[in-house]
Amino acid sequence: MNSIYSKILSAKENGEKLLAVLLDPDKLNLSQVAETVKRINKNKVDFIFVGGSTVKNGITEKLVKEVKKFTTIPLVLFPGDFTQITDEADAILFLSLLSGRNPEYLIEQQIKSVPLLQKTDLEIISTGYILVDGGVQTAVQRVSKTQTISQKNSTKIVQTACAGMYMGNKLIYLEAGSGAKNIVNSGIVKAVEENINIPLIVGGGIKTKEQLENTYKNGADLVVIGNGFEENTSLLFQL
Ligand code: 1GP
Repeated sequence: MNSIYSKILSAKENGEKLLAVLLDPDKLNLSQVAETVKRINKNKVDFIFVGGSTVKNGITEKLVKEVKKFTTIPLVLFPGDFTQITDEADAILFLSLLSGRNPEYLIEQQIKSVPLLQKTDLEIISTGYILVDGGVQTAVQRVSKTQTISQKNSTKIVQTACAGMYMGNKLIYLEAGSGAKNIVNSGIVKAVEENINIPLIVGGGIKTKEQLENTYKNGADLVVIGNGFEENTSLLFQL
C-alpha cells in the first residue's frame, strides 16, 4: 500500500538519489506519449510525475492511462488542483502550498479532493510544498495568487519546511517553479536538508547534469525535471 513512500524513505536511508520526470498534460499531447515514455524507459527514472497548474478536467486521466500503456515506472500525481485526481495513477502528492497565504491551496482544495480520494486506491503522500523565488513569475504563483519566498530568506524557508514537518507532512518539496531561471540554490537545499528528517524533493529549472548533481550533493533525495527533459531529451542519458 505504501510502496512509493517506502521506496523514497529507504533511498534516503541508504543515500541513494532518486529522479522523477514531470509530464505536464497541458504541454504533452497524447500522440507524443509513446515516444516520450519510451525515452524515459531507457533511463534511470524512478518515478513519472503527472500534473500541471492549469489542466482541464479529464485530461490528466487520459494522459495517465496512455503513459501506463508504455511503462511500469510508478506514476505519481502532482496535481495543480483536485480535478486532476485519477485512480489510474499509483500515488498522489497531497500538497499544501505552505509558502503561500491562500486558504484555497492550504486546505480548501484538499477538502474538495476528499470525495474523489475516498473512491480511489491511490497512495496518499502528504507533502509540504514550498515555492521559492526562481527569478521569473511561474504558473504556480500566478494560479495560486501567492507570493514566493525569497532565496535570500533562508531562515523563513527553513522554518516553513520545519513547520511542514511538525504538521506531519511526509515530504518537503522545495520548488523554484516550472521553467525557473534560478534553481533552488545550494545553500537553501543544504539548510533545509540539515533541519528536517523527512525526505526532500527539489525541482524547478534544473536543466544540466551539474545542477542535478549539485542538488543531490546538497541534500535533495529526489529531483524533479520537467522542461529540462522536454527541451533536451539527451539530458538523462548524460546522468
Ligand atoms: C515543476 O519542479 C517541477 O513543478 C519541474 O520544473 O519543468 O522547470 O523542470 P521544470
